[in-house]
Amino acid sequence: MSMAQSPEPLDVDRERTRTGMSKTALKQGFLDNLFYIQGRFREVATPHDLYMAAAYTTRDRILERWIKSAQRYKTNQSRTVCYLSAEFLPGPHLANNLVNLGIVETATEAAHELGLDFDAIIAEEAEPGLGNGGLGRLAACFMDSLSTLQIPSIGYGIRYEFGIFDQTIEDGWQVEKSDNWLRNGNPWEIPRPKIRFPVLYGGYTEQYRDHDGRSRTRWVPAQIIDGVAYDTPILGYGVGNVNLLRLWKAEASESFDFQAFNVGDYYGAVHAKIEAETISKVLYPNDEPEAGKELRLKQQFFFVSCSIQDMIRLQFNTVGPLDSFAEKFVIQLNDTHPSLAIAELMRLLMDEHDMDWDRAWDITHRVFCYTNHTLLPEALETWSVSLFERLLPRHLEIVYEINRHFLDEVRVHFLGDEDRVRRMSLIAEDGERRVRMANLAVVGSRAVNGVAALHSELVKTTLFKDFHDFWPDRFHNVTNGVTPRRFMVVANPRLSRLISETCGSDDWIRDLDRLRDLEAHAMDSGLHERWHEVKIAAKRDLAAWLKHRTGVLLDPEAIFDVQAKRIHEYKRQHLNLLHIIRCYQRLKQSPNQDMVPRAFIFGGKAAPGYFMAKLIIKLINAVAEVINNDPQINGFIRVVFMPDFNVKNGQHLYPAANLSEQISLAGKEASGTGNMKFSMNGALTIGTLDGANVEIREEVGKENFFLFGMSAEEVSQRQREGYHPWEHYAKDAELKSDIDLINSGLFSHGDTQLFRPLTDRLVNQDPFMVLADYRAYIACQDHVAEAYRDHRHWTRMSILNVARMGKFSSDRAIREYAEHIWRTEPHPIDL
Ligand code: GL2
Repeated sequence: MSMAQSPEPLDVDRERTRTGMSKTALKQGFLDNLFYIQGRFREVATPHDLYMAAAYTTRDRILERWIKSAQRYKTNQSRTVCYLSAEFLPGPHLANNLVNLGIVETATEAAHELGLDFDAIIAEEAEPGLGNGGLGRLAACFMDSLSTLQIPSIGYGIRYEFGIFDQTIEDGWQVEKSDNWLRNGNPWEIPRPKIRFPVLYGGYTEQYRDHDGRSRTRWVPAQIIDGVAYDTPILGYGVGNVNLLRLWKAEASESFDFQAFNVGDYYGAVHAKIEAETISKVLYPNDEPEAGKELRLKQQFFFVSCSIQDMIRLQFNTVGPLDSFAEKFVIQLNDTHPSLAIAELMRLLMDEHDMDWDRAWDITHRVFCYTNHTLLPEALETWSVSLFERLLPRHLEIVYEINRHFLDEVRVHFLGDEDRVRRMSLIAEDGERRVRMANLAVVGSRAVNGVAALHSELVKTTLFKDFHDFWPDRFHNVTNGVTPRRFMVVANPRLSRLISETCGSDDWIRDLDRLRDLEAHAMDSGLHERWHEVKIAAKRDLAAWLKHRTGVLLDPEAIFDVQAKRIHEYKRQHLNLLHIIRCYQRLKQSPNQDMVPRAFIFGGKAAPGYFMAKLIIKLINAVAEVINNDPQINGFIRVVFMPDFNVKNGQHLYPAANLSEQISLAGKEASGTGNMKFSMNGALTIGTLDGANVEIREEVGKENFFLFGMSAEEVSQRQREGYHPWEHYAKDAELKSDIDLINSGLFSHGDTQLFRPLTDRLVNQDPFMVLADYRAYIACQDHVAEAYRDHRHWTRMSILNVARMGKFSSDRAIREYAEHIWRTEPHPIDL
């Protein structure tokens, strides 16, 4: 047979055996890996051994594509996107990789024939919790889409030994447990002990003359730590492209060890080693005061320095001279956490590679782009100049020099406007002098974007107004998206199958706009029935899961009303609680009323140092305890807190939700991505005009979205006029009685003080205007309940929500970045 001929069926099977995708090959691979890697035979293998063997078998299949991708990218000198992020939340890899390889069914059958429980193997994988929430998960969705769209890219981050803490609930309170996710080994990563870079800290700088007599700066550090690369392959869906997630682990620098050993200071050397390794030890939870977190600044510099050095190495290995660095690479800064990269690239180009300021700056400011993810002032990073100088003396000089050049331009442009100069400076001079990382990121980047249309507008008109006045063309919007592979195909196989059958193909998985094909069937009663069955089945699964973990039994016929996200006052879980208390009071007043049964489900972690958020968790659990045990309520409403909400556990939640709570105060949630995940799985949204909610509502149609509350503009107007929450409390009798019920001690075994910090804050300050939106929220929830009674209508709305979610694929977001910001092209790898 000539090469051009298409293979006969028998040859196809032979071909699949050779590339290892046939059932026989998978079984053989699995048994080999169990034997040769785990050192086990079937009879004594633990569930974890079985998982490891399955993971290695899957990884083996990815490696061939990985090596091909690396070779192709190298020979083509492909322009490469480097996504710098302090957080990545990829979720368990096995199921996702099987989906992207297209071998879920074959693997399931193979497992079955080996007498293995496939679901149990999948469930065995630990969550790599290297992020806090939306921002880290977005980075993971983007990695999936970059590979699927065949765009050469590297995700750079930190290989935290301990990720985000595991959450348990004890006596209603959140208790944090350390997340030792690497304890049992990580089959997905490949250590690269030879890809190792020194990272410098502290010390001082000095001037010297080089051999040409030019004045140069040398940094004499006090500490050197090594960063070692650990690579995880990120396979695209249905393509040959595999990109790289390269995470850095901190190790003691060998040269430093030797020094200490040589002077006989054995314990000193060991101590230095331990200290070095703390740098990649633990992920910082967000939403906590940044003050004084020296280790956090060290972490940021650590991964940024390794990553930039690695890019320079790659530049020399492929293209050659550094002049074309900004053509070979584009560096996307995921928030300000990696913005030290700007100063570090300047330093390396000038101090290590002999460039003058102008050439170095030309490259630097053409290579960087920056995404802003929040307007909350407390989340905007600044570092005290004194700490900065102590750790990074050379970088402070560079920041000052960038600032000097920049402010000169500002002065010329806005003659005499010294107020503006002060606001735009990279250094805040009021009070303790601080470096403003967001300003550094804007000045050092050629493109700046927000993450939803509303957010990007607010970025231009509030946070970075001065910068937008100066450089209007620098600002963009790229609305976030999420990957349908993880959040539909992996999380909700039943719905995915139904969609593919209804649309007649599974093309929607790579082209989410194809979900529109569902619209033609939105009135089809056959589809309605199956849609309902799929949802009920997911609700039963979730109910069983929650029963097992919390003891609370939910009725699958009830509305599953879900709020799952980090616990934060701006997200307003307490507004949701006030509605629950309202329902409870109504039922107590007239127990026989015809209320639609509801299951209120919460999930989310509070930052360990954020007292108010932890008190909200306690209140959720306290309300749950009273309501779930009140015989008069008879299960009509139930409240449950899902412990340890993360990517893995979230996969149980999205398919089962009927109603998605997206109720942040307008103007506060930059985008939100949970809103997209729920809606893609057929939940309807109750939400404010905040973040991406605005665009979700535009897409699904306002008749298929439960809108309530003030707009961002109304919020700022109310704030300008002066907001007095106690007036709402005094005027609205129901609101008053809901808050009073919390204060009565009913939910705290008679303790009238326990929740006072929360209720006092609501009545006296209410920074996120819970009371102002209370009435509108309750009225909207009543509409939800009425709408749910009409099952046909609800199901139709649910189908239309899914059908119209195409825009919120991360593939669309990445295409926009590639076209408008990065100017990158796909480089397909043949299968
Ligand atoms: C966040 C925003 O709060 C959230 O609205 C957004 O969807 C994500 C991703 O863009 O980014 N910003 C932030 O600091 N975290 C987020 O989740 N942690």
